[in-house]
Amino acid sequence: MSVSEILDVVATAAPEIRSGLPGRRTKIDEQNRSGERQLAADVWADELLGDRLAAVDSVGAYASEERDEVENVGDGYLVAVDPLDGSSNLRSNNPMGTVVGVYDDDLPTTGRSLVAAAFVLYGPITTMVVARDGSTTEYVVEAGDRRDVGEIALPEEPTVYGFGGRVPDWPAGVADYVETIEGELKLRYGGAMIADVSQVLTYGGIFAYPMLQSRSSGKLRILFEGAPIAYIVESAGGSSSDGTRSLLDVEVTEVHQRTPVFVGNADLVDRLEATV
Ligand code: P6P
Repeated sequence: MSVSEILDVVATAAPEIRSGLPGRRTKIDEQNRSGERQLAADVWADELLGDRLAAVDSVGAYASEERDEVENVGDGYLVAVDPLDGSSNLRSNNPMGTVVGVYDDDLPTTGRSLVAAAFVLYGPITTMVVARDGSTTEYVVEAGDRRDVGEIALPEEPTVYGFGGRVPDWPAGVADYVETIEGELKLRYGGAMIADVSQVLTYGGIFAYPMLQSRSSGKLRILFEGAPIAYIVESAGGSSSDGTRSLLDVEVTEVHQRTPVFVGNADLVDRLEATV
């Protein structure tokens, strides 16, 4: 019940977050711990989710991409949230969403302590994808209720790929790998991890925000983005990697620790690890 309660809170908040977006597209004079300028929507979604989740009995700590430190609120799960992943897409009216990881552990930990992970995708419709107990399920969210629309499993045959970062900033191994797969797959990259991962879950392929020459750990955060999305993709029959190992095996010692992220069909991830 307690994990379901956490997921229900996120589903109930989704329509409220979505309806509050139009008036909050402006940048504010604040940065998050990762040095990213915040939108009014980032702070508002974080406050709404933080308040609601902190009130759930089974939540012991709330961590957010928008907050410097973990907020201890009692005994229970560590809930790590990216309140609005891809919020820069708000100004251009492109998809974005919310990512949630439910860890049965405190920091330091790994993604192996996840008991559930989910994302809400604010696309043409609002959907929620939930991974728990070894499977990944999609829900349509309407008026705060989530309606089960079936289990998700990566298609055998991959179709799409999306790699973040600037091409000249990719290490040679990443550039070589992309040069190979761009002859096999179609480019799908939209600037919001979960919208791009949703393409991979639906059509098969690989999403990555790789290590960069300028930043060997890449851009994405392991606690809020890498581990939860790896849990979702691996529960859907895919694989994940930081270039060497499953993202679920990466030790998380710092709240805003970054990691290279590769998720998708197992053979594509295997080929990636053999190349970088
Ligand atoms: P870039 C959004 O800011 C995010 O954290 C991910 O959702 C997304 O995949 C990536 O960063 C986009 O980064 O450098 O393409 O703007």
